[in-house]
Amino acid sequence: MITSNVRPDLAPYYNEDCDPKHLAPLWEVLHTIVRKSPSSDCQPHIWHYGEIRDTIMKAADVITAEEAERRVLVLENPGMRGRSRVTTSLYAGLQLIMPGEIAPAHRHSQAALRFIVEGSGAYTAVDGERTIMEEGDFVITPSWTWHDHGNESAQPMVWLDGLDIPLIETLDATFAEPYPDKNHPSTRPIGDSIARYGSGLMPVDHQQQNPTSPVFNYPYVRTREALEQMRKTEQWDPCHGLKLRYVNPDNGQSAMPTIGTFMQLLPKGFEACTYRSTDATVYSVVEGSGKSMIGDHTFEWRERDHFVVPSWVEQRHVASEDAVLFSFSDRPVQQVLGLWREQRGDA
Ligand code: 1HN
Repeated sequence: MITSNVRPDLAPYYNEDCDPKHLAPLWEVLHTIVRKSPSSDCQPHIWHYGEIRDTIMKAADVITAEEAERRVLVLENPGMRGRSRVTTSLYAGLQLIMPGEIAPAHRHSQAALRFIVEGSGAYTAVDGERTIMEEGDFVITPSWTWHDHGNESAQPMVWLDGLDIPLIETLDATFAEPYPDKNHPSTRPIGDSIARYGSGLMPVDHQQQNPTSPVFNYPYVRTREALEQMRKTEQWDPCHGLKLRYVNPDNGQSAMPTIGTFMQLLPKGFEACTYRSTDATVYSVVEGSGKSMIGDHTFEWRERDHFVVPSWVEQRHVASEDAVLFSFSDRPVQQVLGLWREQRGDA
C-alpha cells in the first residue's frame, strides 16, 4: 500500500498500477531522500561510567565470556534502539573480560578497534601476535584477521569496542568464521609489529599488503607523551585544542580504512569554538573532566564516560581540568568518497 502526501488523487494509480509491479513513484519520497543537510535517527547521548559500571560488572555474574563469545554491552543510540549501533554507520560496545577468561578466536569481515577503558594486562591476539593492553591503548583488529582475547591479570578489564558493523551490513559484505580452538597459536613474539612498523622505521623490502595499519597497538604512553610535548608550543586549535589522528605508517592514511581514530588534549579552562562535521563521532574520555554542548544537550563528562555526537550537529567542548579525549568516526570512508565536510564557528 503506497500512501500519498504529494498527490492523494493518484492513490489508485500508485496502488493498482504501480504497486503490484514493484514500482513506486519517486516524487512522493524525493524530498526525504535528497535532503538539504544530514538528518538521521542518531541522537546525542552520554553513558556515564559511574552509572553503568555496576551493570557491566554484573554481566560477569550472569554469563561467562565463553558462553557469550564476547561479553559486551552494546552502546545503543537512543534514536536507534535494537539496531546494535551507536551511530548510523558504526557499532560501539563495552566488553568485560574477567581474570582467567578467554574470549575464543574467530574472524569476521567487520573491522574492530579496542580502546582500553579500565584495567591492565589482558591480551588480545591478532593473527598469531599478542599485545598486552593498558588503559588508553588503541588496538586494531583488521577485517578478516583471527583474534582472541584473554585476561591473565588479576583484575577485570573493560574496553570500548568500535566496529564498522552497520557499514558492512549496508554493503552486504558480512562473513564470519570460528577458529577450531579457543586460542589461535602464537607465531610472533609480543612487540613484533610495533618494532617493525611503529618506530619510525620499516623493514627495507616491506610492501604494503593491506589498507589497515601493520601496527596494531598504539600505546597510550606514546600518544600521551606526543600531546604533552606538543603543548609546549601553545599552538591550540580553537575548535580541537591539540588533536592528533592515528595513522597507518604504510600510507599516511587513517590506521583503519573504515574508522578514523583521534586523540585530543584540551587544557584546563579551554573553551572550544563551535564545530560540526559530517562524521558522527563517539568519544571516550581518558583523563580529566569538562562538558560538551551537543545540539540542544549539555553533557558533563569525566574519565571513562562515553558520548556520541551525530553528523552535522554542533559540538562545543569546555575543559574544567586538563582533559584527554579519544574519538572515532567513519571519516575515512566519507573522505575517500569526497563527502566529508566540516564547519567551524557559529556560521
Ligand atoms: C567481536 O568480534 C568482538 O572480537 C567484539 O572482541 C564485539 C561485536 C559484534 C561482532 C563481533 C571481539 C563484536 C564482535
